[in-house]
Amino acid sequence: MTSLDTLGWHETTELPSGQLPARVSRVHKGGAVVLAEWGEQQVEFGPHIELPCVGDFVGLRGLPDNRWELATVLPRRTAMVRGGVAQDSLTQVLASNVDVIFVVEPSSLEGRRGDPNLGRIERLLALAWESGAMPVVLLTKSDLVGARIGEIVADVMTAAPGVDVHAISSLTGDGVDTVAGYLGVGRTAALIGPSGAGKSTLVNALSGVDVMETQQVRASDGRGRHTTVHRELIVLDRGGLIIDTPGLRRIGLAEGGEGLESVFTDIEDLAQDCRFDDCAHRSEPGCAVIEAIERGDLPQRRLDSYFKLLREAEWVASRTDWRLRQERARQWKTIHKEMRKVYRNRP
Ligand SMILES: Nc1nc2c(ncn2[C@@H]2O[C@H](COP(=O)(O)OP(=O)(O)OP(=O)(O)O)[C@@H](O)[C@H]2O)c(=O)[nH]1
Ligand SMILES: [Mg+2]
Ligand SMILES: [Zn+2]
Repeated sequence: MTSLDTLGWHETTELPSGQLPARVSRVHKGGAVVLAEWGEQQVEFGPHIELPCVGDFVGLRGLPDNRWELATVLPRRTAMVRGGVAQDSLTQVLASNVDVIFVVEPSSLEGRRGDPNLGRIERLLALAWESGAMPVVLLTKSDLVGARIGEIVADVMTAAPGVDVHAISSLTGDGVDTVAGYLGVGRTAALIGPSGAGKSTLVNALSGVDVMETQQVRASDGRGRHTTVHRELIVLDRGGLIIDTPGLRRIGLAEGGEGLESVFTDIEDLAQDCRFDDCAHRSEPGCAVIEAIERGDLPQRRLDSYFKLLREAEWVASRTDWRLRQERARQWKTIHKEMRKVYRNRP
């Protein structure tokens, strides 16, 4: 028997009568695997059900022949959403009801010396902040970099203000208990990061048994082989739940872009002191952001990354939000009308 607390259930929403509570562990074509009080259960999708995602709290309805149907998806407390990438502009909910998102990045690429990709960390942090969960950065494979780890952590911290950054090694066990400290009965964490970063190896280290398949990265370029292909929710014996995800090739920003403000609090704070309220931090006089770069307090890379992600967020918004575009067009019309009036009324 699995208690509902163990599954992270603290829902106050009542299920329709006759339905039994469960949590989605895996979604596949036409159905899902859920964790119910009696254990793992294969379920079918009921008619008119919105597609559930890993982490959803759901209601099950019994069918003849011991089959079960997923009949209700309860409202999501938090949702990890990936924006559409080039071809498919659809956003996708990756996981829901997550408390902590571990942004996983290798502290070194095996077979090739390379430092953590700060731009990728910032992009994943935007996704994490936007989800409503608390982000934490994990630098894996600390055993491979030796004494350089201190310097690497310090560097990553400049890309993650207000976020805990930990160096860990699933191989030696260093820092694994620190990671476990963010969990506990009923708390749900999710791992996101590139293929080969060691996400599944960490899940295995946390669970004490090899629940997930792992695979060596390619020696030629240190990249992963996309070993994990499904998102999956796992209950840990030590308490807590963890969602392993496949290393995503491309992560587009979701519409909204509110997450970016949380990722770049250092720049947003500095901008308060710019002389002009609408300072673009390019070449304006009295720009506190440019001054911070000149003083060496803010890395130029960080400002470049901020501009890049802002541009992308704006592009996403203008592409997907037709209403926003209409609104903008209307505003311009009004402005032009006002301007014409002003010109007409000139003495
Ligand atoms: N030296 C060292 N190697 C590690 C560590 N953690 C993981 N690895 C190795 O890194 C490789 C990739 O690990 P995985 O756990 O499969 O990576 P993943 O992030 O799950 O990759 P995908 O499932 O493809 O997204 C494996 O060969 C692991 O043994 C570590 O702490 N130290
Ligand atoms: Mg994996
Ligand atoms: Zn400025």
